[in-house]
Amino acid sequence: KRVSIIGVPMDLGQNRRGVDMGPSAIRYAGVLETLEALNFQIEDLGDIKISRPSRGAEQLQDNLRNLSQVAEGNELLAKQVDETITAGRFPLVLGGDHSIAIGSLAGIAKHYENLGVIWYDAHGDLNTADTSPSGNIHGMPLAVNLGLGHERLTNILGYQPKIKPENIVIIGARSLDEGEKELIREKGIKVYTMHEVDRIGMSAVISEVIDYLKERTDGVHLSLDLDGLDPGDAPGVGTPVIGGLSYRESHLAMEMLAETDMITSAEFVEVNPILDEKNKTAVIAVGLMGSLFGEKLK
Ligand code: DIR
Ligand code: MN
Ligand code: MN
Ligand code: MN
Repeated sequence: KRVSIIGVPMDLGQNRRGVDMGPSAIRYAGVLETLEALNFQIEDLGDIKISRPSRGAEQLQDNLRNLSQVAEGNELLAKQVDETITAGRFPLVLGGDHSIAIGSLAGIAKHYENLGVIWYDAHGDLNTADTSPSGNIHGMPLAVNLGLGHERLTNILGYQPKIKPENIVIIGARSLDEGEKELIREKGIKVYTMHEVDRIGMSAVISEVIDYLKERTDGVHLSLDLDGLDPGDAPGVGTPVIGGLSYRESHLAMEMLAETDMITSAEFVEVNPILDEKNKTAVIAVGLMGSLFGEKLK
């Protein structure tokens, strides 16, 4: 595998500043060294340019905070990711808040007939401006990728929807808003909440996910929000939710995915070093990347 690292210093999809430093924190935690040690050919494409909203300007229009900056940043990201895949390289996107999954998936999905998505997250990120309790776009990217939401977001790179509901699997959910639950029921989206993980265990969950996606997809994107993990393990996130996936469950999940070699692109998001304890969350993110790229197998 040839891997291209793309940083996205985006913090405008939510309210806590500092997540724009996520890419730096993850680089500092040794992502390049870790993947190089696994003998991948790595290039670091640097960071996508994110523009700042002017101070005092109206930032919340139609219940969409910083819509234009988020849309512009995601357009740039989508192009970069698209070029990366065209060049035959694996895009590894470093966030930044989860709104960047709008741009990553816009750039990725056009290369597949049936892209699968594993959404590893405490949240569903299935809100639209109509259902969002916060107006934060980081709570909306999965809905946007289904073609639901503001045109500026759903139509990036000029096509939509990016993904089909039956090709999505959410793992680790434990904080879903009413509108998100309705959408999950309506679209029949496959969700493994913490209840299912506790009941059958991560090993069985990932086996099921692999079987499910293997027969219906021609590529699988992993979108890993560090708040999917328990805040005891990964405290450096903007919206921590108690009762999450453990460090060990998460490594097991990555290792099992590595064994199948089915992941074709990935992003690690919501690392906020300002809220962290000695960069612990970025270090965990890099550890998980090592497992995803087959550390155990080499
Ligand atoms: C909440 C929180 N569902 C919202 N979402 C978060 O604002 O839409 N997503 N934190 O990662
Ligand atoms: Mn998320
Ligand atoms: Mn989030
Ligand atoms: Mn989340």
